[in-house]
Amino acid sequence: MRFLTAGESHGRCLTAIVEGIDAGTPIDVRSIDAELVRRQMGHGRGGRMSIEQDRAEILSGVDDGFASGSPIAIRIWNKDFKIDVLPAVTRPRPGHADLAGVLKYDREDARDILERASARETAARVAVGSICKQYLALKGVGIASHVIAIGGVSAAGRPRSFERIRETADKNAVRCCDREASARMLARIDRAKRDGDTLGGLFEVWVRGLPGYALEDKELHTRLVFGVMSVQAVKGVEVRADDRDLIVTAAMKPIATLMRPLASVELRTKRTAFAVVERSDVTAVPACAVVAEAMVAFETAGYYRER
Ligand code: EPS
Repeated sequence: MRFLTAGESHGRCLTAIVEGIDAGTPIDVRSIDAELVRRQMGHGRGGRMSIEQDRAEILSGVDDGFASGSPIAIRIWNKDFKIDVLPAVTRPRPGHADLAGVLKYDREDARDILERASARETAARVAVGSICKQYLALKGVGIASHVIAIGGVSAAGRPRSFERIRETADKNAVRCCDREASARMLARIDRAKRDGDTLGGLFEVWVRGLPGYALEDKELHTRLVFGVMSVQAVKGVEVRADDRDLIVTAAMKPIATLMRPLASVELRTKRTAFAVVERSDVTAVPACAVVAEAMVAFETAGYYRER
């Protein structure tokens, strides 16, 4: 199995192509849309999330609600399509892809770099993940996630079961199953917003329904770490299993775009300057957990497919 995404944050649209879904797998576009809605939620998201209402269009590979076995192409339109009129970016944000991209591709303007590096791309991944979840559902495999820490505020314990995560996480504004901790997380996010700062955190993705050998399989563990680590701003991934569920824990760093910017350099003059200020999120940890679910779904589906 493989997938590819294309698209810029403020380009015309995002596109994803996923290959390897068995012919005959039922594919419901409403399930993809429901996952896209989950990705847009969470206290601490920025203004962009009130502009976009992400919806998937299936362009190929699905015939009358069933996968045909050909590559599946999906499109998500950007309402905030304005890439042609956006200003040049010449004061890179420390910690973002701006400077590394400018050096790698020998550019003077980081606009193209950040448009592609933006976590907006994760909408396309979530669409791919939803298709993989629909494939895994046929095998009795389910995936859920919840947040365990934001900005240093941690949940007191872990949810008792997979079912508990399914019942509670999506009803909470930070997707945390500990109500008392989530109230403190909300306050922490509000304070960071007032300070022009951003917050990272920790989350878990649980996989239910894997056979015993898969819970112990080192190859699956390696694939899961690779997939989740590839998500923007994820800096650490751990895999463990209890007697029923496989559990992936991941750490997301604070978003590099700050409203109170750090010292940087003006690339044209080489003088010290403050980094560019772009619209962004205070935290996207709740959304990142949904994106990581998608990557776990893709890697787990691939594991089943290729065994
Ligand atoms: C995002 C869309 C972006 C950001 C965020 C993720 O929208 P815009 O750049 O128009 O505000 O909110 O991207 C970043 C945090 C980043 O550093 O690029 C989304 O759809 O998830």
